[in-house]
Amino acid sequence: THPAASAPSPSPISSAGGDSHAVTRTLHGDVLVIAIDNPPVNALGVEVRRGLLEAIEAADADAAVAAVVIVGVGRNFIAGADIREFGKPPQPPHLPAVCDRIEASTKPVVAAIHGAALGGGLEVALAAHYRIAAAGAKLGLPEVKLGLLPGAGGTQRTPRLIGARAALELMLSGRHASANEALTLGLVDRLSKTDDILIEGLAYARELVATRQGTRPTRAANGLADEAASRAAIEAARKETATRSRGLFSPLKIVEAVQAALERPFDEGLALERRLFLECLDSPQRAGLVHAFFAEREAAKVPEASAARPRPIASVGIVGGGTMGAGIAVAVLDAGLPVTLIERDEAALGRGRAHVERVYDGLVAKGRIDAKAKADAMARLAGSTSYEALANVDLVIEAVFEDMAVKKAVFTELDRVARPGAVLATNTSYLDIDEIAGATSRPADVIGLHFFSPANVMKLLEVVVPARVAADVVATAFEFAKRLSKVSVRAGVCDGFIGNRLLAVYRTAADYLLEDGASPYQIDEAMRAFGYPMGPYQVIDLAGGDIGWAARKRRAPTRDPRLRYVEIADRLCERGWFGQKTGRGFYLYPEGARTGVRDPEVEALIEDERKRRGVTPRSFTDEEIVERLMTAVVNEAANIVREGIALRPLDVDVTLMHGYGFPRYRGGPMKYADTLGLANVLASLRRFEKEDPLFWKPSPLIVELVDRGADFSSLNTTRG
Ligand code: 3H9
Repeated sequence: THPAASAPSPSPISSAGGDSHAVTRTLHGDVLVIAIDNPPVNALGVEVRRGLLEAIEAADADAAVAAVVIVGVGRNFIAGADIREFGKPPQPPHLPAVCDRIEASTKPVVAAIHGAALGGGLEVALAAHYRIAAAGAKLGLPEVKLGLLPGAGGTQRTPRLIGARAALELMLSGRHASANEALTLGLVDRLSKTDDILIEGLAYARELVATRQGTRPTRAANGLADEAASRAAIEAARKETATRSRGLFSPLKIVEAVQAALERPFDEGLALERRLFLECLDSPQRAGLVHAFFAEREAAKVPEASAARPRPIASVGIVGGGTMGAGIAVAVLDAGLPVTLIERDEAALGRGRAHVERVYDGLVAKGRIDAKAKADAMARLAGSTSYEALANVDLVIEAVFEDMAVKKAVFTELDRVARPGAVLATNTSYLDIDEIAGATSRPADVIGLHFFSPANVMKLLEVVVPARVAADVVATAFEFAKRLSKVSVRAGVCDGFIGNRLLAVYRTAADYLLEDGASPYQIDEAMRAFGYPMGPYQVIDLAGGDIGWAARKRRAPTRDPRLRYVEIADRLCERGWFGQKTGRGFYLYPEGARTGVRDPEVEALIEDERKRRGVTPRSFTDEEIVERLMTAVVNEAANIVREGIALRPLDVDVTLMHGYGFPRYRGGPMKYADTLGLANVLASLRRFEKEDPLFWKPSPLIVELVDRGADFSSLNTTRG
């Protein structure tokens, strides 16, 4: 509901002149309500900042006003600074000044919070003198996720209000706190008893006036009084940040700003915060993270989703209870939907159920959910060994063995039992979905839903769109993804779709380096330094070398014989060195250790392969390693966009960030390429092309964009 709409008989303030559209002022008796009305989320754009400043000044000057309530119209209080303004010249009034003015008000100011009070939104609330929050409110300082720090007094006021430890934890994690937690922390003073936050805020303000409680500037709060504890918290945060946020720019600046809060007068701390904020604002990491923020939202805007209405999904069937099927079942159960799991016999069904149960046991053990939540989820899970049990479900997701004949057999059965209009989805990661759809009499209902393992954890869902699928089935898939809290990307049909096709190229480029002289350990280290959580060979060891081996054998008959093929990984697999699960792969894992150590036998084996192939090893710098791997990925990604497999470059970015560990602060490979300059990427390609014209052939899309002086971002228009 519209909080301001339920206000008791509003009357315009006498000196209201200059009321902006985004900020309205209404006098309720002697309490002035300042309502922020800037859809969709009340971001603090220049108009809101101006309106807020004018309103607070007017209130101060108006003898008829005894107290002020700031409230948000719509679903949120204020979601923070307007992210779309970043990177453009900042326009006054700046938010820090607006917050200071609120705090300096001579009349008590109450922030009445419902929905999101995030970033600059929470900073506005912290500048107010009193805070009341509705039950469902979400409060947080998520700036770190955008490569920023709270830049409107948040780094100075938050620790003064709730102490250094809690403030640092909020700012470094960027997480949202519930209203209850905010009360416990001291971030808010009280909780609203009803859903009508405006009425409650007004009551609070009237109570303050009646009991003659004046202003209460947060800058004077004493949360940092225990100096030793504050100092310890700051040192602990600095240490943890150095390891946990490796490579990130803004977290250390947050710690620095909080240290200033402890050691310096408030205004000096504010000045330092402003300087650090502007440094963060200028950083390429901020640009990458803001790109990521919008790309995730844009990716779900696909032509089918705006052209067609999704079909309702109230029940889901899953065929196959292996690791993938069980993970998908958990993801669906977590969204509150009932699941029917199908396996070929009772034993397999029992294992599938146990799989699902184990995932929930893990969540209970970690304290993420309680026993009741587990029981509720498990109660939504049914199982059967007969396809007939799927007769009434709205959506079936097939997650059986990755083999065309097996998949086709499943879809023939689904075609037989499913009700007309049911959506039939396959979780294949590379097979031709058009062919799978051809096994049914209803190809318009068949789509790909490519989950990533573990499916209940990984955010990415590739929605793979075969030629004959109906638009409303595509729309249904995107709606379903939203219900599962997934980040969804539209992909076309090809071997590996977007993600795995790029993974293959990434690994091939790494293998070339390996054979040409780099060690797997150097390659992994270089890619970690670039920002990946793991290097390519660590990932192979983790997933199991046998998986890639099977795929290589499968592709062998169709492989282009002119393409260079490196056999090092095959040599390892022939020895049964499949990675962590066998105790050795590219690394040695002594006694089940999870982090591997370098293996001299692997190095000797690589050396033998080089000799056998007549390669004279050369050395590569870490920068060259990154350059080659990233250039290969960007080039193939350009082909993927050109072929329409990805709608836009941003779809590639989202896929690699959420499914493959590409460092978010670089905004994905396409954003990274734009940052480098596409002409530089093309120059690298031309250089490598001389070594291997087939693998390094520049994508015509890159050539064309460079010719036009354009870059990938020019293709990132919304397709919704
Ligand atoms: C900051 O505050 C800096 C200050 O410390 C210092 C300043 C000096 N700006 O997510 P949704 C758009 S940094 C502009 O789908 P939900 C979004 O793009 C900021 N636009 O909805 C989308 O647009 P479209 C700190 C924004 O209900 C639409 O709103 N704040 C902003 O799932 C709906 O968004 C944050 O980082 C924004 N700030 O979730 C909070 N926020 O319809 C970021 C959203 O055209 N926002 N949009 O695609 C969020 O976390 C979520 O949007 C929120 C709502 C939880 C609020």
